[in-house]
Amino acid sequence: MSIPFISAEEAAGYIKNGDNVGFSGFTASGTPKVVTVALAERARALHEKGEEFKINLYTGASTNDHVDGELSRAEAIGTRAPYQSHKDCRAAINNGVIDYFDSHLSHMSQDLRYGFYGPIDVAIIEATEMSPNGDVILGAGLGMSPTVAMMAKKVIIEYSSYYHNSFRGFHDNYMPLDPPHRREIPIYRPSDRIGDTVLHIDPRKIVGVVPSNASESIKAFTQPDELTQQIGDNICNFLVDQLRKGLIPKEFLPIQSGVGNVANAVLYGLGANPEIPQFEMYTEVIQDAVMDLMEQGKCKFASTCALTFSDDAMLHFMDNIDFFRDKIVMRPGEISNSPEIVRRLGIIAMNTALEADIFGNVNSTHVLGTKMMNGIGGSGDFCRNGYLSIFSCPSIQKGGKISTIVPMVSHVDHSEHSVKILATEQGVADLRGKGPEERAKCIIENCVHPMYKELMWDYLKLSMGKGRHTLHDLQNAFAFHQAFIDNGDMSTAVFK
Ligand code: 0RQ
Repeated sequence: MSIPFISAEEAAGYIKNGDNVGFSGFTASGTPKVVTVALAERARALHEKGEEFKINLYTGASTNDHVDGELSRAEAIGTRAPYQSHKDCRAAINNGVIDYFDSHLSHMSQDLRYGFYGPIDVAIIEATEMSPNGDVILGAGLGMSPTVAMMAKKVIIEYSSYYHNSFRGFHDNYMPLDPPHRREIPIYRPSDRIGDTVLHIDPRKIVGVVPSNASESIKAFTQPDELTQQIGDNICNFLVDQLRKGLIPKEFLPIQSGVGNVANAVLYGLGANPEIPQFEMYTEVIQDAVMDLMEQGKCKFASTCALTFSDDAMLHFMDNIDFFRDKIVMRPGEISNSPEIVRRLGIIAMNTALEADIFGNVNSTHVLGTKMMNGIGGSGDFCRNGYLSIFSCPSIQKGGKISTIVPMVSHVDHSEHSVKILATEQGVADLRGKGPEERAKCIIENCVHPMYKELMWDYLKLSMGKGRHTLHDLQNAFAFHQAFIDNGDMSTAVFK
C-alpha cells in the first residue's frame, strides 16, 4: 500500500483538541522535530479565534525545543507526563498552565497499555528508514515508540534524512506481555538481544510521512569544572576501594549513570583508573563520554534507550558507525529501565540529587518542596533496584545560600531504604548497615559543607537522648528552608 508524503501542516491537522498524543524518542534523541512546530502554529491561530486547543503530551522522557518548548509557549499542552526539562515547559507547569504528573519512566508504557490514561489518539514517530509495509527503523532514541505506535489510532511518521549512515541493527524493539501473562524479560547480560531491529507499524494507521532534516540539536557538554571533577573523583575512589575490598565483584558490574557533568566526570575517572577493569553499561542514556571510553577500549558494551550525543559527537559516531555496531543496543524505556533487569544484573546506579537529608532521603525533583524541576526520570527505576545506589550533588548551591544537605528533605523521591551512598565534593557517606543516628553523623561528617556543619550538629542535638529512633525535631525540621524563604539564605536558620 502506498503511504503519502504530507506537509507538517497537513499532519498537524490530524491532531484534535483534547487528543492524547504519544511521541517517539528519549531526551531530544529520536524525538520528532517538525510536526509540533506546525501544531503550535495551529494552536495559536485557534486560540486567537477564541477556540480551545490543547493536547495531552506523552513521551519517553524529556524532549526538545520543537516539542516541549514550542507547545508550551503556544499554551497547547493540557496534561504532560512523564518527564520534561525545558525551561518554558517547567514555567508553565509551575504556573499551573500545564497539568504535569511525574512518573517513573519504566512505568509509563505499561500504564498506557493498562489504559490508565485513556487511548492514544495519535502517535508521532521519527523514522530513519521505512518500507511501504510499515517496517520502520527508528532513530537515536526509542522511548515509548513500540507502545504508542501499537496503541495509536493514527500514526504520523517524521522521516529523518539527517543521518548519513544507517541505524539498522542498533535497536531492540521489544514489548513485554501484560499481566497476568507477563513472563521474565530474558536479558541476562547487557548485550543480550530479545526483540526486533525494525518496529512494525500497521500501515493502515499511518496517515502520512513528513520529511525532516533536523539534527537533535544537543549542545556539547562543558568540560567538568573543579567542583564536578572533585565529586567525580570521590565517587571513583570509592568504587576502586569497594573493588579492592571485594564488595564489588572483580569483573565489575554494569553501570547506569544519569546525565550531566558529574556523570561525565565519573565515567572519565573510571576510564582513566587502571584498577577499574573494562566495564559494560546498562543505562537509559549514553553521552559523549561513553563513545570516547568505547574507542579507548574501556567500555565494552552499552545498553541504552538513547544516544544523547552532542551534534558534533553524533557526526563522529555516524562516520565510525561500524565500530559501534556490536557495542551498543538501544531498547525501549520500559526495558532499558526495567527494575527486573536492574536487580538481576546488579547495576551500579549513579544519579544526581537536588537535596538530601541527614538520614539519606533524596529529593531529585522539587525546588524548596514546591517547584517542579524536571521529574524523577529513570532515577527511581535504577536507584531502588540497583546493587549500589549512589546519589551525588554539590554540598552547597547559590554561592552557599543553599545547603543541599538539609535536616529533612522538602520532598521525597528516593527514601532512605533505597539510597546506599551519598557523595558531594566534601566526601562520600556510606550509609549501608547504619541506623538513623549513625547515618546522620556519617553524612554530616563526610558530605556537609564546612559552613553548615555546626548548624547541622545543633539540629541533631535537639533530638539526642529524647527517646527517638530518627532524630528529627518536627518544629525545626524545615528551619533551613524557612530561612531561605524568609532571608534568601539557609545559613541564617535559627532553631526554636
Ligand atoms: O540553578 O539553573 O539557576 O543555576 O538547580 O542545578 O547542580 O546544575 O543540577 O543540572 O545537575 O540537575 C537533580 C535536577 C540536577 C537532575 C537534577 C539549582 C541550582 C541550579 C540546577 P540555576 P545543577 P543538574 C537520568 C536520570 C532527576 C532525573 C534523573 C534531575 C539548578 O539530575 O532532573 O535523575 N534528576 N534522571 O542552583 C534550590 C536546591 C538546589 C537548587 C540545585 N537544593 N535548592 N535550588 N539547585 N540544588 C536522566 C533521565 O532521566 C533522562
